[in-house]
Amino acid sequence: MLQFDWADPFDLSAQLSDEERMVRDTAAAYAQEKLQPRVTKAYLQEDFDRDIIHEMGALGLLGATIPTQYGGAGLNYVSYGLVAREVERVDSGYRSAMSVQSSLVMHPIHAYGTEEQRNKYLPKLAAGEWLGCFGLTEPDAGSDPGSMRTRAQKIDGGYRLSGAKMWITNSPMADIFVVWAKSDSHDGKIKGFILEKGMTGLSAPKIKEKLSLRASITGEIVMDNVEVPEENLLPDVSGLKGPFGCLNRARYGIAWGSMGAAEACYDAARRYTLERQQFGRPLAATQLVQMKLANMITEITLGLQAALRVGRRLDEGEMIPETISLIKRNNCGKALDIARIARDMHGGNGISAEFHVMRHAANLETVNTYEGTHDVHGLILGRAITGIPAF
Ligand code: TGC
Ligand code: FAD
Repeated sequence: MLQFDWADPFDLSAQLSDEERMVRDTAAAYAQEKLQPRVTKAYLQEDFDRDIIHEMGALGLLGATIPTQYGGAGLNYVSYGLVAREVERVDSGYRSAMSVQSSLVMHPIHAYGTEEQRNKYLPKLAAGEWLGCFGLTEPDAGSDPGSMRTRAQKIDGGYRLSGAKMWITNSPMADIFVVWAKSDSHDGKIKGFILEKGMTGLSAPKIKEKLSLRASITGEIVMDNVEVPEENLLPDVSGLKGPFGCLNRARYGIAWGSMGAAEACYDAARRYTLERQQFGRPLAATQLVQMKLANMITEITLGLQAALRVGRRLDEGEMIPETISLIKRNNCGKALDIARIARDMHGGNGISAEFHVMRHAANLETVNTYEGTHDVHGLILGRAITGIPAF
């Protein structure tokens, strides 16, 4: 009889190809050797180290699914998910930086852009030479991006953009801004535009004093009559399906990433309760603690299998957005529960930065909110189940 593996009960590893295992191991080594040692200080100081993007670029972790001819790694979606899991095992904010660059900036340029745009932007984004951000959310348009106010007005040789985006990962440090705006010359339809740092009227103030995702930089994008040349329009998509096409990929990555954070919390809770003695025995010798650990690994195991299933379907060309909503919603919600319980299992130590679980729990509050809140994904599923939009 085979032994139960407390870390990987369904032997996920055996379900991966040699290349996928190699990608996972490369990302894991980088995350543990280079990201883990700097995360606590970065988090406490609310500081994102720009060098991380160069390092990830050098390892091929940016734009993992983008073809090699544009500087990407040409990997499959399962590999992309495995990278997200390893990076988020350290911190959700580091995975955020990576997934925005890959799924929300490089993907739209690759999928909706011209050949000139692909050649101009993708190699530098893949190398981490340029950092990108994605502007969809506005102060008054979050879950309902169709109500955005940002406008693109046609002018000679291009467009004039006015409006403001809010809660934008990477924006204060970004070189490239993929911004979504309603365009008057396209019947008011939403179009994507590539803005570049330094354009007149473009600014990206930092949002300070976040209590979550502090190792990631977040800001606004303020566009005060920014003139954007015609060649910076993403020509090949119109309407909300443009940004949603990007979000499908990022949400999929988050389903893997959140499980990485959950695994870190489960592992910490297991180690802590095996060592910590109260009432003359390890905490892990109590029924309540064992039940909590059993619940954690059950949800992690199911969540990882679900993410793998959706990844395999994506790699076969089967894109069903509701299946991505299902895993984004469930995995983020379960990861948040797991992090909160792991925090509790550490007692007073659980609130210390040294033990990491509280940082994960605080981060996962954001992860459960961005890219579509837990409830909005429930409503997306509800619509698909009943045929009735209830937003
Ligand atoms: P709805 O009528 O449903 O759709 C409008 C058009 O879009 C198409 N569509 C999709 N296409 C591809 N993939 C999907 N997942 C799609 N969902 C919808 C749809 O077919 C339609 O196309 P067409 O051709 O008929 O025009 O639109 P709605 O306005 O009713 O939307 C409702 C809802 C709730 C589904 C949607 O608005 C939603 O998902 N809201 C959540 C917003 C969100 O996720 N924002 C994310 C902002 S970016 C971010 O958070 C990055 S954080 C990154 C990090 O740091 O890691
Ligand atoms: P709201 O839409 O106002 O929702 C508030 C509450 O109401 C939620 O609980 C929601 O579930 C609920 N709700 C909303 N509609 C309904 C309904 N119809 N029925 C029932 N309940 C409902 N956006 C970007 O574009 N790019 C980024 O890079 C980015 N990065 C982010 C980074 C961070 C740290 C954070 C916190 C957010 C980021 N976001 C980004 C924005 C994020 O996508 C939004 O915060 C999210 O979509 C929710 O929108 P909102 O904050 O306006 O909340």
